[in-house]
Amino acid sequence: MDDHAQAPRPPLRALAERCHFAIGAAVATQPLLNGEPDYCALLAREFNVLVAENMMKWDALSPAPEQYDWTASDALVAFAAKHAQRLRGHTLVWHNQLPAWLRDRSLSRTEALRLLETHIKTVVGRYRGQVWAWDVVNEAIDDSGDYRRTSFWFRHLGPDYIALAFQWAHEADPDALLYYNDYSAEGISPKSDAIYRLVRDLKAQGVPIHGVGWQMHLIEGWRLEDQHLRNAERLRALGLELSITELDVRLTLPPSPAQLDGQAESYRQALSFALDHCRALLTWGFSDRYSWIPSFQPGTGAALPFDEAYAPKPAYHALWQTLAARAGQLHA
Ligand code: 9MR
Repeated sequence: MDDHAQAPRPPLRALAERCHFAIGAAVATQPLLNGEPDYCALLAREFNVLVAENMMKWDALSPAPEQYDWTASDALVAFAAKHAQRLRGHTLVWHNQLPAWLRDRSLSRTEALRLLETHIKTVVGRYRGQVWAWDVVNEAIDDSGDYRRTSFWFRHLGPDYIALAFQWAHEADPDALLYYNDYSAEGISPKSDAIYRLVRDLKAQGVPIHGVGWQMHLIEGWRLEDQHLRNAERLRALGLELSITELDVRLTLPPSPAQLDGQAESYRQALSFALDHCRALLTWGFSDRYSWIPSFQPGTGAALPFDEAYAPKPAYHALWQTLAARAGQLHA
C-alpha cells in the first residue's frame, strides 16, 4: 500500500464530481465480505459509483426456489450508502449465472413469465430508491445481430421478455434508470445495428428504457474511432443515455512498460469519450488482484488501472489526468 501514497491527489471521484460525472468499478464478493482493508479503502476513496460483479446475479441471490440470500448484496448496498456512492444494479435478465434449480427445469411459458416477474420485482423492490441504474437485460443480441436464440429466456419466451422485463423493473422502482447492456456494442457492426433497432423499437412502444450500456471489454491497442461517435450519436438521438459499464483492457502477460502505456492511452480515450457522451464509466474491477480476465482469457490479464498490489498503473494516471484536465476546464 506504500506505493499508493504516490497516487496523485485528489481521488478520481472528487475530480469526477466536479465534472458531474460518475466514475466507478465493479466490486468482487470476497474482498468486500472479508472487509479486506486495502481493497475497501481504495474502493471508497476513488469511486462515486459501484456495481456488483456477481452479487446481484440470479444464481448469487437465489440458491433455491423462492429463497433469497441477501447477505452479499446487502453488504454492497450498505458500503455504497456509507461512502456516498451510487449503485448500478447488475443484472436482472441474463442467460448466464442462472441458478441450477431454474436452468435445469422445464417450464411452461406461464411459469417462466411468473418466475421472471417475481424475480425482477423482488430484487428491484428490495433496493427501491437505492439503485441508481439497473442493467435490466444483459446480452440479448448475438454477434451476428440476431436475438440470442439459444438463451434460456428467448427459448421460453421469445423476444417478448425484453419489454416485459423493463416494464416490471419500472413498476418496482419508477425512479431507477433502466439499461440494456451488452458487449462489442460500441462500434458500428451488425450487433450494434441490432441493438440500435431493439432500443429504438422499445422506445417507440413506450417501454421504460433509459439507457444503453457498452461493456467495453477491450483488447490492447484499442483506440477511439469515428464509428464510436456515430453509434453514440444515433443512440442519444433516441433520447437514451449511454454509460460505459464494464471497461477493462487486457494485455498479453507479462506486460512491458510500452504495453502499459498503450493501455493507458486506451483508458484515456475511453474516458475522454465518456465525458462527452456518457453518464458514467465503470471498470470491471479496479485492481489486477481481482479480475475475471486471467481465468477466462488465459495468457492475458493486467487489464485494470491498479496492479495486484494496489499500486496505480499508467492507466490510473491517464484516468486521473483526463478528469483533472476536464475539471480544470470547467472551473477555469
Ligand atoms: O466478472 C464476472 C465473473 O466473475 C463471472 O465468473 C462471469 C460469469 O459469467 O461473469 C463475469 O462478469 C460478466 C458480466 O456479468 C457481464 N459481461 C461480461 C462480464 C465478464 O465475463
